[in-house]
Amino acid sequence: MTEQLRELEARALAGVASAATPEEVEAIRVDVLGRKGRLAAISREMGKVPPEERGLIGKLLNQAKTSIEAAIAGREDAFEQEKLARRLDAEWLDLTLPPPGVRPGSLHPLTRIQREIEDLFVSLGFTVLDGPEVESEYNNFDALNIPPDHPARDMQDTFWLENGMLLRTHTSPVQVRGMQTLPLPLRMIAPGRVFRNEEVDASHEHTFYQLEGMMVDREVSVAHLIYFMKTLLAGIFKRDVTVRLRPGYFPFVEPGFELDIQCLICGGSGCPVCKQSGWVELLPCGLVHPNVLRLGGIDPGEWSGFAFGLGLTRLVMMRYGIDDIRQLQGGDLRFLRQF
Ligand code: FA5
Repeated sequence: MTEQLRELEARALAGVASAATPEEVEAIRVDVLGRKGRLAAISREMGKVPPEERGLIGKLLNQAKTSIEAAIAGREDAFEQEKLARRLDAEWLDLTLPPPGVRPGSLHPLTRIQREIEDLFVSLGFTVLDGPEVESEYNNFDALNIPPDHPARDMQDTFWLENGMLLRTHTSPVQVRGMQTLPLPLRMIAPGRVFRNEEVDASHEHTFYQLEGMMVDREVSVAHLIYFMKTLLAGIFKRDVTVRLRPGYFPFVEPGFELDIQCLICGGSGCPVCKQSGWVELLPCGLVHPNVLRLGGIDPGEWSGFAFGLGLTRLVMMRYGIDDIRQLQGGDLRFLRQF
């Protein structure tokens, strides 16, 4: 029986040591230490052992039980440690890395072009002015030589506010603010958002961007106007673009012009952006009307000026070949990520 016990202990210890999984260890525990296990079976045989040997056998039995239990506990502990190590390895996290899926942002194409134009005009001595989006009727219309009941008010469908103010329909009211605040001679530009109660289509938004420009000096002529318009287009497109200048009517300029650009989406053959005409209205301009100078507190006998109202959103469309204006403010990240 002594031999049998020693052999059982040795085999159990070897089994525990070489067990590859906690399940194998548990199987050995049940087989050797369980209520119906091998050690229990040997205990039950104790009655048959001669009394003088019982003490020794009992002692060996306890030793075997204790050593196998210790081996099992040690192996189980090792399995736990391995499991923890594996988890720490797999779940390791570098907190200094940016989270997956977050991309660095980029400037909206409108902002980019706006900044390019600002840089260009600042280098030509122009001041950048900002004006409010909620404007008075006086600044948006009256001070620009568009009195109440003038049919020109219908040219721009207006969002009126309950308090009598309005959402500016163009950036031209910033001309009025410029004449009131800047010393003469003045050169200013004013980029900004404008609003019109209009049907939306591929080239018309109800909310879009314009960039106003104004220069008032002693002898400003159409030649100055054309020079600055050419400089502006060359700076933005950095290549030859075909333009046409035709007479245009705006109550705040005299003479007034429409400067159109040959559509860069279709190359002039006709598409929804140019309404099949091959031309896109981009840069209305003219010499500042004497009434506007007068209303701005400037003597038209002494001073003259030019002004323009660039369709900034349309310019961005032409520059990047965007064939639908709605994409620019649609918030679709797949579109925006291209810039
Ligand atoms: C004006 O708004 C005048 N204030 C421009 C001006 C300023 C003329 C100074 C003379 C002197 P107009 O309504 O044409 O003009 O608009 C100017 C430009 O804004 C257009 O040529 C076009 O490029 C753009 N635009 C007009 N309506 C829309 C629209 N709904 N969506 C996008 N762009 C538009």
